[in-house]
Amino acid sequence: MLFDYQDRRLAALEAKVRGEERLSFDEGVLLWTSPDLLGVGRLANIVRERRHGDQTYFIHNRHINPTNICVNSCRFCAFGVKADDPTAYEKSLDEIFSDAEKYHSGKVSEFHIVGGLHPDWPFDYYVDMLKGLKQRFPDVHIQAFTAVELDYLAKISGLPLKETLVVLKDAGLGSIPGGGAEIFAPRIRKKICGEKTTGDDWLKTHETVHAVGMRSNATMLYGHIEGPEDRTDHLIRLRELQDKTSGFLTFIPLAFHPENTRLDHLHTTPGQLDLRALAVSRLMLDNFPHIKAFWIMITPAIAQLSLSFGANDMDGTVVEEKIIHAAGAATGQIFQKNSIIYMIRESGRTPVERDTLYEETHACPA
Ligand code: V47
Repeated sequence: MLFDYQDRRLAALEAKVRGEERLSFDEGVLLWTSPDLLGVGRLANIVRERRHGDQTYFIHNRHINPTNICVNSCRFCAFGVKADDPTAYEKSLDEIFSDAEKYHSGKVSEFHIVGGLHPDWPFDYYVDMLKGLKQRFPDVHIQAFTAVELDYLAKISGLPLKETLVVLKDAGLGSIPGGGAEIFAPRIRKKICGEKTTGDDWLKTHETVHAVGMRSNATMLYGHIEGPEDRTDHLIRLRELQDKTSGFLTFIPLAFHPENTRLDHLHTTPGQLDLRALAVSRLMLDNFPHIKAFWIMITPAIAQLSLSFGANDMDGTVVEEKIIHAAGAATGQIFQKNSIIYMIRESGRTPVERDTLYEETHACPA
C-alpha cells in the first residue's frame, strides 16, 4: 500500500531516498520545516531499515566526568564551573579508578570520559588516567576527550595535535566521543560558546583523529537559538568530512536542556523536534553508519519511538551522567540492560549488545 504523505513535497523525495541519491541543502531545510513529521519519519525509516533491518544496538558503558572545572563559560552549559564555585569537583586518579571498578563487574565494554578544561591539571594527568585504566581494565575500550578537550590537551602538552593524539593513543585511548560540536554556524556559535574551539577547528581535529587511525562520533546541539538552515549546514559539513575520511561511526543529535544555564529563558525541546532531529540526521548523513538516540537527553520513551524515525542505536547503561543532569535532565542515571532490551523488543526491533566499534559482544537474553 502506498504511504499517504500529508506533505506532497515529501512524496517527491521518496524516489530519491529509495534510489540512494544525496539530499541537497534545500531538501534538508524542507525536512526540518515540513509539517508532516510522520512523512519525514517514514523516509528516515526507509534508510534505517535498508542499512540495519531491525537491528538496534546498545552498549554496556559507563560515563566518567573527571572534573566540572572549566576555563570556558559556554552559555548553554550548566556543568562547567570555576574552581571557587561551591559545586566544583575534581577527581583524583584513584577516585577515577575506583569509580571505574565500582560498576565494572566484568561487563562494561566502554568507559566514556569527558569533562571540563581544567586550568591546572598537567598533560600527564590524562596520560596516567588512560594508562591506569588500561592496566586495570585491559578489555574495556576507552572513548574519551571531545575535540575541544583534545585541542586543549595539545596546548598543555606543548606538542602538535597529531603527536598529542599519538601519545594518548599509545596510552590507551581507543576513540573520540562526539561532544563539543554544538552548532558550527559561526553566528550562532559565537553567541552560545564564543570562547570555544571554532566549528572549523572541531572538524579539523576530527580529521586528524581519523588520520591517526582512530574512529570518532559527531553531535549537534539543537533546540536553542539555531534555525533549520544552521542545522542543515551542520549536517552537510559533517557529511563532507565523512566523504573525505570515513572515520565517523555514529551521529548523536543532542537536545538542548536549558535549566541552570544562561539560556534558561528557552524551552526544553518538544518531542516532535527530538524525533525529527533523528530522522533528518538519518536522511542527510547518508554516509554515517549509525544514528544514536541518547535516552538521557530525550527520555527512554522518545528514544524507543525514534527506532521508527531513523535511529538504530540506544546508547547504553551510562550509570552516572553529570553534564545533562546539571541542566535539568529528568531522566534516571542508569538504564538497566534488561530494560533496554525490553524496550527494543517492544518496538518490534532486535536488540544487539555491541562494543564501541559495533561488534556484537553478548547474545541478548530472550
Ligand atoms: O559537548 C552540554 C552537550 C555534550 C548541554 O559520542 C548539552 O557517543 C544539552 O557529547 N543541554 C557532552 N546538551 C555529551 C556528548 C555525548 C553524549 C552521549 C554520547 C556521545 C557519544 C557524546 O553535551 C557537550 C555538549 O554538546 N551539552 N550542556 C545542555 N545544557
